[in-house]
Amino acid sequence: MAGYLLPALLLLTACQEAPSGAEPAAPEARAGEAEDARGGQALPPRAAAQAPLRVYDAVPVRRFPHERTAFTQGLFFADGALFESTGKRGASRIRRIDLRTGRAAREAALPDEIFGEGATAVGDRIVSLSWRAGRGFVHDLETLEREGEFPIEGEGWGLAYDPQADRLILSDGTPRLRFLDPETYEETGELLVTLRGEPVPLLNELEWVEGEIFANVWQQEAIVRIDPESGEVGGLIDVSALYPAAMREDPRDDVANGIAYEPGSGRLFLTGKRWPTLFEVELRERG
Ligand SMILES: [Ca+2]
Repeated sequence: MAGYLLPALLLLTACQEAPSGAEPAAPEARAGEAEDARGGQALPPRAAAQAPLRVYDAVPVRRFPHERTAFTQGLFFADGALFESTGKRGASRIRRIDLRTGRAAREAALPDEIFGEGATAVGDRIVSLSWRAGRGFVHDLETLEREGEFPIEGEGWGLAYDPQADRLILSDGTPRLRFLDPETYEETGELLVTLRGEPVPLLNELEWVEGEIFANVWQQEAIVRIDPESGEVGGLIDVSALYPAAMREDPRDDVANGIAYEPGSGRLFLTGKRWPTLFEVELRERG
């Protein structure tokens, strides 16, 4: 599967290295896309040449501790605090984080059989997902106690809340994001995410950032910036320098995952699964 994950970053590199006016070289990994019924559609050269794709580096401005046991699946700000949801069966938690220590100031466990996934706040609730159990959970924002649940069709990966349209945004590992009513949790629509006309698979942790959807891409060292109307990726954030893969105990599992934006301050935080550090970053566009 790993070969299938490469198009975004390879494309990023190709964009940087291609001489002006030239088409980016087709990465070898694209051959694998023919196996995917959703992929493999050739992009007209003219459209590719016109597509603006901004590339950013995530530059750390502050570092905070992050618990090595936290298999980060969701990260978000609410009520002036940072919250995190974690995965793995028997270790799935919803946690209010003390930024100074990285530890949970308060936490609630999900049932032992549940593999926790993304989470976000909606009003005075936290909504969280499970991976393949078909269950979503509702927690009290203050106490974190579980006070309800709802069914999920298919897998649950990432979750964010769009305050402009008052809707939840759910990722499930496909290039398709789903919108859910934040009261009934019923699906109200969907969005195909594309980069230069090609579907972007494996969308993972999500964040609503000033009118854009930011998404980690599983096992990619890049965050995509998605237009919530068209689904087009207009920017890539390179996060490979934050915690290099070579330093990770398990490079396959301990991937970049976790994006939290604080609207009032504009602070953006990034981390990964079982990373020792939570990074506050600035985005610097490559010239
Ligand atoms: Ca998030």
